[in-house]
Amino acid sequence: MADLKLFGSWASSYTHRVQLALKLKGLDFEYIEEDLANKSPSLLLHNPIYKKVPVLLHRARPVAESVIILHYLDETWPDVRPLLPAAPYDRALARFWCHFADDKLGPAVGAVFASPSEGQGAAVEQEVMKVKLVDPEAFPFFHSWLRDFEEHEEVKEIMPAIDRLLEYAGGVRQMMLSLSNQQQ
Ligand SMILES: N[C@@H](CCC(=O)N[C@@H](CS)C(=O)NCC(=O)O)C(=O)O
Repeated sequence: MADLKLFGSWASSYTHRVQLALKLKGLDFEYIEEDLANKSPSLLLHNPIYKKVPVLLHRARPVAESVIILHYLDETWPDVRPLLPAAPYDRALARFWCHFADDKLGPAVGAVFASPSEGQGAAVEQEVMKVKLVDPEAFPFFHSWLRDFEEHEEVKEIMPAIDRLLEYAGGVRQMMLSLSNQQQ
């Protein structure tokens, strides 16, 4: 039995985080792709509260929630490619931006995504999916950090092709719009 198993979804950025951490730390793991429209009994068993991916199993013990999984990996394998900086203040900053991404960025992108306006739909495709969300002039440091991040071999290996993501995102958007039309 593999020591580490990861239940994930190929288009999930929460899953990508954990895949990246595992890869950076050089840990072998078995990857189990979940169909989120038809979740497996194993996923529901291991994450009965949220029923979401990612879930990591370490020696058959489940850990859910991507950020909690990242902390778990870092605390279990602290010496190989630490995910957080050493200094407490720098760690606080990294945790702040991680929280910001989950608390503000994700929901903001989701809200634009679910908007019925055609103009906004086009904006989502252009700005979010073609990764122009971060304006280099307004946010030069964040923009250059993102470009550096994308250049890492480990990141390239994990991130799905943008066209595939775009097609998937378009399908999800259509589904959300038809659900919201049915409710009106
Ligand atoms: N806060 C969670 C979010 C995970 C999440 O939203 N996962 C999505 C895929 S991106 C999911 O499993 N969705 C299935 C559902 O909501 O039923 C984390 O950081 O792990």
